[in-house]
Amino acid sequence: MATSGKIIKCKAAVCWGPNKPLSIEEIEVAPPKDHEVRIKIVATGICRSDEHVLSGALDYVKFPIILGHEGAGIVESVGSSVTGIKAGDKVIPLIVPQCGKCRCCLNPESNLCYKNYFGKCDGTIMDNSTRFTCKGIGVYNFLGTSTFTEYTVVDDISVAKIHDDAPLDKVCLIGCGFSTGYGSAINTAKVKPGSTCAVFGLGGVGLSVIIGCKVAGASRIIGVDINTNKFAKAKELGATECINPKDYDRPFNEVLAEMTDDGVDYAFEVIGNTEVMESALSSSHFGCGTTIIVGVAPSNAKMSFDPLILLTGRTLKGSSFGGWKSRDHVPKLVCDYMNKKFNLDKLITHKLGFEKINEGFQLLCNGESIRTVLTL
Ligand code: CND
Ligand code: ZN
Ligand code: ZN
Repeated sequence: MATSGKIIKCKAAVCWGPNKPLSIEEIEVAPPKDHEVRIKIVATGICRSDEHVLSGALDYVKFPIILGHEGAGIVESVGSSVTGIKAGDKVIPLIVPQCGKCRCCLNPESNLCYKNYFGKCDGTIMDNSTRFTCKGIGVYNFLGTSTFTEYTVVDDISVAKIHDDAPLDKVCLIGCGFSTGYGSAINTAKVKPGSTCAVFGLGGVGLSVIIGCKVAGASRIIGVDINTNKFAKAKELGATECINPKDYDRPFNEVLAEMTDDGVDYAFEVIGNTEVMESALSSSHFGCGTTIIVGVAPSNAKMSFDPLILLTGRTLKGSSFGGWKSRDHVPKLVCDYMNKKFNLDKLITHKLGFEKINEGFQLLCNGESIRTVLTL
């Protein structure tokens, strides 16, 4: 490519600090170094985790930063030592890398990688810097992906090559929201046929949990949200009933216990609210219930519960990126989507041009959108 090895000037949505609108700026994107890949982003979804940074809920995030972690694009160029990926390939950047060599990567039960960005949390990629500059200032990277830019540079262990015919404006959701929710049901909870599930939070991730529960054969899927406008879509995607905790003046776990013969088999928290996490845990059956935490809580928030609640036989687990080993499974999920094993199109409620990114965040905050896909 003509741009290979050169600095690319392009547009990006820069986040200069919390509680400020994103600013579309011209940035410079340096060429990929050893084991890095430069990608032309074609489409990206807006996930609540991006909004957590904007609202200042994650105080460890450094600024300025380019957010976005649910994107898909086309490889522009690759650095030295990159194998299996070349310019022109369609790819999805990955929030959880897969080095293939560490203790987690070698354990079939784990999908984390020692080289993950959650632990690092310093706004850089693996060589501890980023390839972005704006007005002469270095700009940080988010979750190793940074997709709110026309071009991004990611580590080669954090990119999945996908099918040449994949529609990028749809499969971008496989980069986070869809895979996270769907996998939480399939991989982390291992939902069994005939079981009863409760999903707290019916955004893009929660609705994807519902899709997963349905595919796994759950017989009851109870959607829980304080925004009743989310109920119709939840039912369309597989919820058998939907309830609003605000309609009750007693502890919500008691309501669910009555409805489900003493508690659900699987409870999913997909909001990021520690009180709801506690409520989900007590809503799971005392002898055999499993609770999965998917939501990202604000920094320093603490969950608190009497340990006896677990002693009787409950299980509490967490799930990042739905338990998928990213580089192995993302290409397969894209093929499963193309083969109509599941349909994620209904999660996309809005499509906007990249320059309308702030409008996209507004739709999320107003509870009007499930997923807005921005096209670049
Ligand atoms: P989104 O904001 O679209 O959905 C959250 C839903 O929860 C909304 O429908 C709200 O109305 C509802 N809600 C809010 N408060 C309550 C409450 N007290 N009781 C009941 N319902 C409530 O978010 P999203 O679906 O994009 O993301 C959901 C969470 O998942 C969020 O915390 C995000 O940061 C997290 C997440 C986790 C991971 C992972 O790998 N674990 C990846 N991406 C996002
Ligand atoms: Zn996300
Ligand atoms: Zn690894």
